[in-house]
Amino acid sequence: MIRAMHNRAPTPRTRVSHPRSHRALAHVSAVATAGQVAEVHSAPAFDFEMYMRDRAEMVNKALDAALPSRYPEVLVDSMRYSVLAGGKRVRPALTLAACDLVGGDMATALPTACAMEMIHTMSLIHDDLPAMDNDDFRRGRPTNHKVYGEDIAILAGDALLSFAFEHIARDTKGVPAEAVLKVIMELGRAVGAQGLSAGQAVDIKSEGQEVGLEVLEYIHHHKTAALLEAAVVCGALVGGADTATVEKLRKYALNIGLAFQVIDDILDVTQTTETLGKTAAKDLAVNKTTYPKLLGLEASRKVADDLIREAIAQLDEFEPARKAPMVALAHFIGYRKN
Ligand code: GRG
Repeated sequence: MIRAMHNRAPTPRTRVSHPRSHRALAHVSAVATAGQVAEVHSAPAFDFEMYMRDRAEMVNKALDAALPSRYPEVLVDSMRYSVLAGGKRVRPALTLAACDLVGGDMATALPTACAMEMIHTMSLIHDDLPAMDNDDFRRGRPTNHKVYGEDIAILAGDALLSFAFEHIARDTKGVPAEAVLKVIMELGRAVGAQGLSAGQAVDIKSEGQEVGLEVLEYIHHHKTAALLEAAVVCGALVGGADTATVEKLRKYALNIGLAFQVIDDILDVTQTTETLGKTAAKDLAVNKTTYPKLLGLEASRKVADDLIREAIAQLDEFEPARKAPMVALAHFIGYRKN
């Protein structure tokens, strides 16, 4: 269902009050509050904070090593400025967790995990540019173009994007070449004209328009969910998962991916700039269509709950201890505060 939505072009400027995906999910959560949903899905005892600290440390070290300072310093420093600026590292954590879940050696997925973060970071650099969202503040510090100028910020984004693919192709070891090719194909699709670029284009062109839920879902799926999808699917591919498992995990990822952006919309109107590390109330300021704007806060919260529930349901076949990180990551995405 989510897949179908993902591939289909929306009818621009149509108002769809109750898309099929939400209606079909409604029966699941009609009897549960947000708190109850969290309780129903509570993962086995698992120290998520420590898990994420470990993963972030592993990824940060690998990113630092993959991108050493070198000539031309202005470009490489600009890339390092944004990539090493912190961030939650959700996408690389998903790649490593998916590889581990299907029985792969996590170390083999590290270049792919780093590539996810490079691409995510380049999308943030470009998103913050004056021609796009025009933002001054990201990850708790001035945006890339505020420090290095627009010209270098554009080039830093370009260089991070191409280096991500180079890094996977050159530094993935101990994985069949066919799997690496599939990873490159998945990632290429996720960022191109059927992925992030598409979502961003429709987002920009929808500003100031009356946009309905179907178009909004298209934007969120492409702009945000596509990269989370690639993060999970590519981790599973590197880990040697069979096609059926990859497709189950794809559904998990598309659900958490959409939930990620629904929560982002909610946080934009409920959290401070300080907590977010980026400008709060930005969507309101530019009169962007968001889930809270179309549905209200409570109904948006319920959409996110349903998506997280549907994501976790995809993991049914895995043992509780084995799937604990993926369950906890879904919870984190659904109930995060920044
Ligand atoms: C990739 C070729 C290519 C182009 C990019 C600019 C653009 C096209 C797309 C914009 C994509 C975008 C910025 C989507 C928003 C996704 C989102 C909710 C980002 C926030 O992610 P977090 O909360 O941030 O994980 P941290 O800082 O924690 O990593």
